[in-house]
Amino acid sequence: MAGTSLIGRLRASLAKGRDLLTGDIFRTGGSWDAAALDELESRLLLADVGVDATEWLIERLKRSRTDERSASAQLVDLVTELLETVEQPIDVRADAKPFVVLVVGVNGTGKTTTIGKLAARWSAAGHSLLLAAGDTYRAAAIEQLSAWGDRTGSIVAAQSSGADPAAVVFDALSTAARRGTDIVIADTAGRLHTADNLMDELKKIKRVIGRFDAAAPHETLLVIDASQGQNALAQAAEFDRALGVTGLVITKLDGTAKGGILLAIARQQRIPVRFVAVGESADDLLSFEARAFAQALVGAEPA
Ligand SMILES: Nc1nc2c(ncn2[C@@H]2O[C@H](COP(=O)(O)OP(=O)(O)OP(=O)(O)O)[C@@H](O)[C@H]2O)c(=O)[nH]1
Ligand SMILES: [Mg+2]
Repeated sequence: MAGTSLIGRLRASLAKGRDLLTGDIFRTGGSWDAAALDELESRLLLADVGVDATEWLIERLKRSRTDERSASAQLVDLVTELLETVEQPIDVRADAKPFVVLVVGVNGTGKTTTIGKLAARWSAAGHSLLLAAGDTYRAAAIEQLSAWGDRTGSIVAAQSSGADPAAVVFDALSTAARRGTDIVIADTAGRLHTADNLMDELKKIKRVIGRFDAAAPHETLLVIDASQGQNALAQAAEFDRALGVTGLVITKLDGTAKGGILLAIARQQRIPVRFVAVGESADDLLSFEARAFAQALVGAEPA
């Protein structure tokens, strides 16, 4: 996808009249005076940027000289600088066969949908895929994953609902190894991050994957829902502590979310953001690019 259209799609999703920077912020003509900084500060906090990242930005703007470039370009540069610390695309290594991705996250954040989108993306790139139905709580979860399997031409490894998720995933890995499949993506049930017994089950799945290949899972991908704001941040901390999260997907940026949560993540969690999602269909998963996201968030027009 071309850079411009990426910004455009993010703009359409994030903006909706909620740009961080709009003309009316400068009542005295395009400079970062105290009133403009105050107004920006409250907009940042309202957009889920969080206190830490907001202070980081405001401090830097205070020290900057505004006449050099437009204030908007300055803010885009600073937000980009912050977001670049978590801009690190996923590296699907060909020498890891299969490359194993374990997908985790609380109830309803978009795990299964994200797996479908990843399958579409990676099969279009020429990889063979196997989707492991590690959410065995509900029959509907297995059906949902199977539908994505059909749609993307991926094999789905599933057992009946109620089966041991770790066993499902282990069998899936054996099947993938036998068939020479490139990538295995394991779905898991939605978890309450405060429920230790459920987190224990995820740890067990991870251990079983490690027994299959000591280097796996090669990616432990946490899916968080941007509209959950600071709660999503708490989930990132909790899952990281329990499982060691290697990448994030931030979903539902097309909804009421303001997107500032990514700045809070960059300041506080420092976990690479692999993808952002702006809708329910296969092409609504975008590779995370710091500058494009910064432009969309600030409300700058695509260059
Ligand atoms: N608007 C919007 N909806 C999304 C996005 N991602 C997922 N959804 C929707 O969110 C709902 C939940 O998605 P799932 O993929 O089932 O979420 P899950 O994490 O697998 O849920 P559980 O398996 O119940 O834990 C579905 O209706 C999805 O279509 C997104 O980026 N934008
Ligand atoms: Mg699911």
